[in-house]
Amino acid sequence: MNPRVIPHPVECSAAGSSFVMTPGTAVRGPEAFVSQIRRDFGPATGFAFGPTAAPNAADILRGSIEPARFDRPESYVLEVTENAVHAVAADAAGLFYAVQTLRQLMPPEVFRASRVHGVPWEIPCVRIADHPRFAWRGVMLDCSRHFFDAAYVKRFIDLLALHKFNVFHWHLTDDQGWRPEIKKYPKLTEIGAWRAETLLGHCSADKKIPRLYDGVRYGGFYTQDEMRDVVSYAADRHVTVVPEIELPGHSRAAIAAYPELGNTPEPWPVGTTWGIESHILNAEESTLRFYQDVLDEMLDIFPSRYVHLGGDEACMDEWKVTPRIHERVEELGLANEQALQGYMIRRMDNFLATRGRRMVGWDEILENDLEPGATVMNWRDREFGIAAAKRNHDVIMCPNEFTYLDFYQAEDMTRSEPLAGGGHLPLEKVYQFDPVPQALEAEHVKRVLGGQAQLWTEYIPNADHIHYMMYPRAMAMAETLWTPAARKDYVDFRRRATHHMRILQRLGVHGRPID
Ligand code: TNX
Repeated sequence: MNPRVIPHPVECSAAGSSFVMTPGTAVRGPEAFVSQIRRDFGPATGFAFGPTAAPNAADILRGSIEPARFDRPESYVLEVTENAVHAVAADAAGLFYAVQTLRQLMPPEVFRASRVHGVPWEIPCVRIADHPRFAWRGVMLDCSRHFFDAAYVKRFIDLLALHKFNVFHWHLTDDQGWRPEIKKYPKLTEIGAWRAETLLGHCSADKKIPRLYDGVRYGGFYTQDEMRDVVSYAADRHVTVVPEIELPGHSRAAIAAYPELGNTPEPWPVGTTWGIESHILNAEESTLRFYQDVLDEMLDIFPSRYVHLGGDEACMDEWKVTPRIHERVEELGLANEQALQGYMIRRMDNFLATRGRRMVGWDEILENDLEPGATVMNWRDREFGIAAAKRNHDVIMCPNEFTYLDFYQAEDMTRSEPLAGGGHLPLEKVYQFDPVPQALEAEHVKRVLGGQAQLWTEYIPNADHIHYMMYPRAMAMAETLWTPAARKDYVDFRRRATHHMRILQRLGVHGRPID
């Protein structure tokens, strides 16, 4: 039996009849289970889901956590019979996922935010035994290039949880905008969160084609309270928020706010053009201390074990012509500028380690020696992920050719699609992605923690556009990260995805129609 659930469960068998939820249906189990049922099923059904079933109704939803019955985290078994629904799980996350599965087994009308009359709230009788393939099931959202307020970020996280993603990688700083409030350095958001204008159209490398800008000041930031609220909202949904503070490249917004972080005496405004910047941080002790202060405030807000420090696309042009950088390279006894970038990453990694955290960096960090605990996010060719695993680093697989949801969804790109970042990534290709590269030897496979979809937002200015780029492709990614490879079947996925798009529509989420 193939339930219309995404990601597809590991094991599933059906009995043919169904359970019908009624106003008398009772709910019993851990508090989080009960409140999740009320939150997810209450608005559309109008049912109260009290602790006792009505006298004439034998029906009950029961949830329990029984670790002894399972051998992996996040596992659950969901049994639906004519008289009862019973979810039993290894842990709170497993129980949460059992309810997410249950939601998807219901008529899609259950996803409506207000009372729907005349729908029989039927759930097919099934027995589902399920657990994820990978521990890291992530989605990255770039909130620097375009800013999405905290209320939207929470909605985005809700959608992640529906698809059993468990990591929200929050890209918070970049050349075109610094987003987190830092109390010690208020100019980061007073100045760094605002750019004078935004590029129109694609950023051609050929400066002969004039670049056009919209002339509209743009920006925004998150207060610390807002970030705390997002973290706790995500935690309630078993999503860990991994914040990213970029260094030493993609840091122009910080340099605009505090020019002493940069390499030139003249001030540079916050970036307005996409691409790789030549302005990067300097390597002074004071700059490292500045970032440690920033991280100290961030760590207080974000309990995640992992903290992302960027490390990608640090263009060396400015360092190569800066005498003070040459001095610094010599002072530290390093070979060249490249090694200086490695030095900065190691220093910051050590700092995080003293605070009990682990550093994640984009795969360029492999160009230098790394601390043993450094975790690599492989965004370029998979050969870098393989190299990282061979060097005994944990890896999160995000090769752009399979996971960059800012790429076009149709082959003819601009002719049929709204402006996007370039590159072509159709639904089927996302589905075919396997985070474990075939070329990886068995002994290194355990280094692959999982994978992640990336939503860079240079060309994604609003929530509707996020949804257009995310769905259905994020559904394919969710299945890739959860379902055993042997159970994946694209034809069957497409059938379920078509149904699932109707669920998303009830939530006001309009993805790209499936071809
Ligand atoms: C490369 S991926 C970047 C981002 C861009 C993206 C556009 C990575 C680590 N750096 O800064 O937004 O390409 O696809």
